[in-house]
Amino acid sequence: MTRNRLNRPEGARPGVGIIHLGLGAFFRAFGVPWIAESMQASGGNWGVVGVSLRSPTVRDALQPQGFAYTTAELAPEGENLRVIDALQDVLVAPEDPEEILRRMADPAVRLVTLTVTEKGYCHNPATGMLNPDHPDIRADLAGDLPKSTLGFIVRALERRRAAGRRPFTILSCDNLPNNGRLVRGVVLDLARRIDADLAAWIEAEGRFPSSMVDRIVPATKPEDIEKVQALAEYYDAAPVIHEPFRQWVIEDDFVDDMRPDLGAVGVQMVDDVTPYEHMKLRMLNGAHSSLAYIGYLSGHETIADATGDPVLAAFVNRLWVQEIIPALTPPPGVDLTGYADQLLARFRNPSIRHRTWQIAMDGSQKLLQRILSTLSENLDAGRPSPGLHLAVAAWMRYVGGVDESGNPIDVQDPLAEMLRAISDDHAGAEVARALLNVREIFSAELAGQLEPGTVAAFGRTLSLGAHGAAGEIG
Ligand code: CS2
Repeated sequence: MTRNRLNRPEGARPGVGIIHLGLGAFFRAFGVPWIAESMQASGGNWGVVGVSLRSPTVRDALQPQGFAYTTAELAPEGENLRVIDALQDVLVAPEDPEEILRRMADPAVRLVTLTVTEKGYCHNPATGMLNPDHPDIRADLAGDLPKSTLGFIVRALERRRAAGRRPFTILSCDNLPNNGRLVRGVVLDLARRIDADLAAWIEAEGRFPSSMVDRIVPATKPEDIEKVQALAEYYDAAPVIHEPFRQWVIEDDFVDDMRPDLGAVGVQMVDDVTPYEHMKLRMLNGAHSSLAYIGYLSGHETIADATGDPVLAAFVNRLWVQEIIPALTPPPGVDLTGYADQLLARFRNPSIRHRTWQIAMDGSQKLLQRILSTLSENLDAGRPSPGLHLAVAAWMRYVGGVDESGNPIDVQDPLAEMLRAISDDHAGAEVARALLNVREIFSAELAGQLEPGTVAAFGRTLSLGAHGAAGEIG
């Protein structure tokens, strides 16, 4: 059946107040709808312009629809579709960096939000410091038109300062602990390399609130587009699929207090995000990554399939109760055991086909905050952590690039080549020892601490397979 293409609903448009860098499915299913709700509740000109940092795909799909799109909430009980129209435009960074800087320097823009993934911060994951050898940072230092996220932020702030304007607030919405402090550190470092006075101005006047974001949003697959087409009365080339759950906790620290009224629509505006970040990164993302590597090696395509496997369900439950929760300080009023039960139900949502392969991406950038911090604290406290050691070992098997049946794995990671070469150059448990020497991920101290448990766990994956090793623990 031919259907009309979705088009932007008629009506007044809010002015643009936000530039979002890194427009992927997550922010379209999470931040944009939430910002739209805040404008419905309290008004304000907080329309969003999205920036794709690499490819034109999303812009090309959304432009014919006036940048409106469908969010499809998929619950076990059924679907709920909405059309979102708070996105005003999408720009593609490599096509016209000048235009992006112009928009970011506009005085009406008071907020720059980021979902650029862990690797988008051009930092060294083990230290949290800027990596000055990153090719995009080198390019940013060599010319005026930026390539990296940090380059866009610094050059736009430079223009605002030169024009006597106030800076915008920078709100990171990536899954990194202390994401505000991290982005502040790398922005200031880059700014200092460009202009010390500019850096001092950003340090004094800029604001970088930390935030915790949570909603499971798998990448949109062709079958999702078909599903939305079957449910809706129109064709949408770029819908987004998500679970019902959402949580956004933001440190309430904005330049001149200029921000959408998110607190009016259920976003938690707090003084300290840390306990929420730790809970979410270690319990949700830590379990996600563990299930991604062990699940992938066990032949499970999705997280729902992996948690439908009784052995892996028992494994992840043990991981939460015995290894992760004991190392956490719960946020005010939160029962972490109840949170774990809720996570298992979310993971089991059969309508959300979140691929283990997708979550397995970029493990070198994710392991520290998701798994290694808990593991290190447990070792300090003398708390046994066989499950977390196994998760690290499964990651080591995964980045070797060959699954347990001898089939190739398409490993997506900025360090993929190096990790593969290390695996190929060693045999047996020596692979684990050699990978612990990758200093971008494991500091020397951490590697020493992990070695006995991780090497032993790696050995068990070799003799029993990842699934067998998980069964021994769970
Ligand atoms: C996932 C996250 O892809 C991943 O690494 O763990 O995207 C996860 O789905 C979200 O953080 C949930 O809020």
